[in-house]
Amino acid sequence: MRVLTIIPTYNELESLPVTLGRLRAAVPDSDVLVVDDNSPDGTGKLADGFAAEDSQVHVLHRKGKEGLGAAYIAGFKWGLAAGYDVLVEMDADGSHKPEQLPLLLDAVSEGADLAMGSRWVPGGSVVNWPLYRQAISRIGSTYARIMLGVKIKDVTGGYRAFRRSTLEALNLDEVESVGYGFQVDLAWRVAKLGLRIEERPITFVERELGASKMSGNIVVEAMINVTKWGLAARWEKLTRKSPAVAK
Ligand SMILES: Nc1nc2c(ncn2[C@@H]2O[C@H](COP(=O)(O)OP(=O)(O)OP(=O)(O)O)[C@@H](O)[C@H]2O)c(=O)[nH]1
Ligand SMILES: [Mg+2]
Repeated sequence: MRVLTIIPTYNELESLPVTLGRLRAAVPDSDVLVVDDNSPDGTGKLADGFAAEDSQVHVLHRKGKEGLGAAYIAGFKWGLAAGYDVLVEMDADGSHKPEQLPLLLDAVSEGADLAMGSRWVPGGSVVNWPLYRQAISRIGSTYARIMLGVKIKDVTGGYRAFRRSTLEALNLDEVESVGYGFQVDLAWRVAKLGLRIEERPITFVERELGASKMSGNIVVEAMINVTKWGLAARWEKLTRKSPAVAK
């Protein structure tokens, strides 16, 4: 399996070298694509330096900050065009331990179409998150699980390995959600296709360096979208079944 780990970056000057070093050491077979949105702090240039010294590291430069979702879509397209078999999502800030990547890759080898790192399955955990943040994440995931009727326990998580065929089956240009909503949107699209989704327990570590790019608005947007998608799916089911019911 040719694996590409995609790391989106926006002002991750401090974190990127640490994460990249750990990833190259933990999973030396995986190539890496840093997708930088022209970070004002020079993360893109720093990534170029790594790429110059390591032929397995690549950098995709984008014009400006367009959000995590757009960066991943661009990264997926790059990786599909380059012929990779598995495409991984990983944050730059150390929250997704590179040492746990083999858990996700094993799940894909064993047949999963999408392997998701999960904080909320037995064995999963979060480090350095205040209780309120754990509560928001758990409640958000539970709401999405019920609303969408999916079995995924940690639907907002962003540590994932996609089989190539899974991304090929999605219409990537249709995905417009941002932030947490983007992760839910992708998982929901994969679930609707009836593909095999597997969760694996991970230890999620809150970032120690640099600043967060997430905001409360993104959480609210994700909740609104989940509600819309869930209602739309119910409506579709109802209208599809009604002729049979009428008989
Ligand atoms: N290319 C690109 N990357 C982004 C953008 N926004 C966020 N990222 C990256 O996406 C990853 C996740 O962003 P974070 O700010 O860590 O979001 P978070 O993990 O929800 O928030 P924290 O818990 O505070 O870390 C990091 O690697 C960011 O650098 C963006 O607009 N463009
Ligand atoms: Mg983070």
